[in-house]
Amino acid sequence: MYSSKLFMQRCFELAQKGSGLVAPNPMVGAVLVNEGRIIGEGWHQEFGEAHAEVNCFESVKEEDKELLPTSTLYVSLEPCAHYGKTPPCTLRILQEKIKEVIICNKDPFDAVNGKGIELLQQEGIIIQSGLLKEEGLWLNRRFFCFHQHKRPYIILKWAQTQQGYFAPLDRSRFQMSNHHSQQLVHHWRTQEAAILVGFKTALHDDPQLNARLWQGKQPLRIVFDRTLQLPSTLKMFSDQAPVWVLNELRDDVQESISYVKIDFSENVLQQLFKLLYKANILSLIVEGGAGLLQSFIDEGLWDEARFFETANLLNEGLQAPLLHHAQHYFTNEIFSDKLLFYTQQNPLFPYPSGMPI
Ligand code: AOF
Ligand code: ZN
Repeated sequence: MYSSKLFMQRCFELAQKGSGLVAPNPMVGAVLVNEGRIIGEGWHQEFGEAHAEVNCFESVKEEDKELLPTSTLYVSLEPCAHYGKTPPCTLRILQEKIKEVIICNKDPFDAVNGKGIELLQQEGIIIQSGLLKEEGLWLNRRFFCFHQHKRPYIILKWAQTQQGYFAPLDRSRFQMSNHHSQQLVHHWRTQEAAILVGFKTALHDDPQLNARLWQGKQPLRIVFDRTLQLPSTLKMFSDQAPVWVLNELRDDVQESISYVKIDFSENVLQQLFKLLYKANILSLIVEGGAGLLQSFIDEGLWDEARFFETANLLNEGLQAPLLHHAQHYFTNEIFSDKLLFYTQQNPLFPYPSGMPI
């Protein structure tokens, strides 16, 4: 007897290959199974390109094509029913004469949202949905957060000493985490659509905020600069990659820099979320400073906190952010650094053990 969970897990593995390449679309994987044998596999590989189901059908060998009407399609997301950048997957499923489809999550995207399942059911196709649902939600937590809660998925990231210091008192730039941790952070930057820092971090650290130690997409960089005091010589302004400067004075675009006017007497995070929603930005990594990180924590506006505890010794310094209503779910040793992962106590997307982070 074969296990349907195993095939769905295979869909997740395939889906994951699209990590960092498909946003703002979800990562999706599909397998075709005939009497316990996998006869086709596919995943959504790149934004704007074919969907997982289509790639899965295309992978079926000539000699196995006659098996399609007696095969089961496993897919980690409800097949789409709309004409987007590609035709609807439901249409292709009907053309291939598939009789049974097993789905993990329903698609929350307005143009689909149950319509794919409904259409297939109307055509007499047997549907099972919700298999390994929590795992699927975790895999595409950025996509689900954006569509269900109308805000980006928020990851807070920082480094601190074991005594809880975030930086030296004089705010001088001080590399605390080791090279391997830095590389991991660059990998994370390729997985998120945008990266945010506060005014003082931009000024004192002069960070580039890009991914140099890992290959992949560069995140949109965003900085708060209320009265436009940041010098144009900062590294984040000098490499011709897009930056948003949130300020209260101007609203225009100068080459790669977008000056975006917001009202600093109102809740700035909510205004930022609205802007990100409009720009179809699914996820945000916040990299400091401590004050900005703390305001996300205090407003309960975060999904994951990832922080490095480093071996440096500082006898005094700026206090690192303090988490509350948080739940630890994973720890990793990275040579001399310890990396801790937290979600909120009642997270929108709980971490299912065994899933990749
Ligand atoms: C699927 N299979 O592999 C993916 C789906 O612009 P398009 O045509 O690429 O459509 C994007 C939407 O399609 C996306 O927002 C999500 O709702 C769904 N993604 N659906 O059947 C897939 N990636
Ligand atoms: Zn589709």
